[in-house]
Amino acid sequence: MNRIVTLDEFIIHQQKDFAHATGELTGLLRDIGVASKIVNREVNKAGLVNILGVEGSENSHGEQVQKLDMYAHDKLIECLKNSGEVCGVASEEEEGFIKIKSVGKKEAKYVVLFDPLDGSSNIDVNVSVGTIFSIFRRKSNSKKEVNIKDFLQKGVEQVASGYVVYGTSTILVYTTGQGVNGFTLDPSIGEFCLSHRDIKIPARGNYYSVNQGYYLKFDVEMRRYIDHCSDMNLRLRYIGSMVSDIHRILFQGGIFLYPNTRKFPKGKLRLLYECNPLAMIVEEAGGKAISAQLERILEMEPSELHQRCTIVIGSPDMVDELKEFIERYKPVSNGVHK
Ligand code: AMP
Ligand code: P6P
Repeated sequence: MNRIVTLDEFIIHQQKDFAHATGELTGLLRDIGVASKIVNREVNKAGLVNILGVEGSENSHGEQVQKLDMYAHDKLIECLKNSGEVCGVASEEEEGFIKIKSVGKKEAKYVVLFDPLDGSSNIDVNVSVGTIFSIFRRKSNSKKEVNIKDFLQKGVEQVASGYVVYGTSTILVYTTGQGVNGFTLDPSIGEFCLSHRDIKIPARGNYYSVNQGYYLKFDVEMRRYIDHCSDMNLRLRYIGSMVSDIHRILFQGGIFLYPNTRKFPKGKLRLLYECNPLAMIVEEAGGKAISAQLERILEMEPSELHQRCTIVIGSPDMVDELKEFIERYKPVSNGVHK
């Protein structure tokens, strides 16, 4: 029987590999773990909202019932503000970034971007949702206020990234570039416990994940690849919550694609707090993540906080295969295929 290793213990142990570490990142990662447990508590009650009062009404404590993604947003902001390790935060739920006053004299050196509750439309039908986070070192002078350039960094600059899936169990998966590890929440002790050490994505899998409903709106090269997946008898799995789809692919292999459509000509998913953090995890686990225009996600130069991008992410052999389809079938400028 392996002994229990809690998330806190694991994070603290990882710090030992960095002789000059001050413990700031350790503190920040632990605070994100705490925030995830608080969000988990409310997500698991979501089904009871109709008993406790629908959103916008007052619950039995006379408190305003709020949308769960706003609740998750508020709790994450609260935890990060109190951590003292963060000088700025950006959230899918907030148009601009939020400056965080330093606690005492210390100038915090990290910025955090997050999607507080990805796939939140699934909550009302009890389908899994998730939180995604991305951590950068600030680039601006710590004596000055944090600015937008501290957030608009390439994915390769991430210090850490991770996600929490609130599903049949609640699992936190994160990386700091030294491997990918998963921690399952044990409600009996209120701790995330190491359950998936050093996760490696299979080279290929039997699943492909795409919103088939947009098939006719995809470019021809994407439709050719989707037809190929069907010809290869791969199984279509699409939850409508990117975190959950990527989580499955991380463990069972497969490929997730959200190409450009007429409605989203640049793609729907957000570069900074969906694609970058998940791309860091998948690449660290041995997978690949590119745009439908064949750029490496982690090398993409952000220009705005809520920038969208296309994405193809998952098992390395399957991403390489799709890259070949794109190169072979994408109409060239004079309209003639290669
Ligand atoms: P710190 O002084 O705590 O901000 O840490 C400095 C750098 O050391 C971080 O930006 C990481 O690259 C690395 N580091 C520190 N603590 C940890 C940890 N617990 N896990 C992984 N990397 C860490
Ligand atoms: P569609 C959820 O809204 C989300 O941002 C991702 O989590 C998910 O993969 C995608 O959008 C679903 O989008 O257009 O297929 O409903």
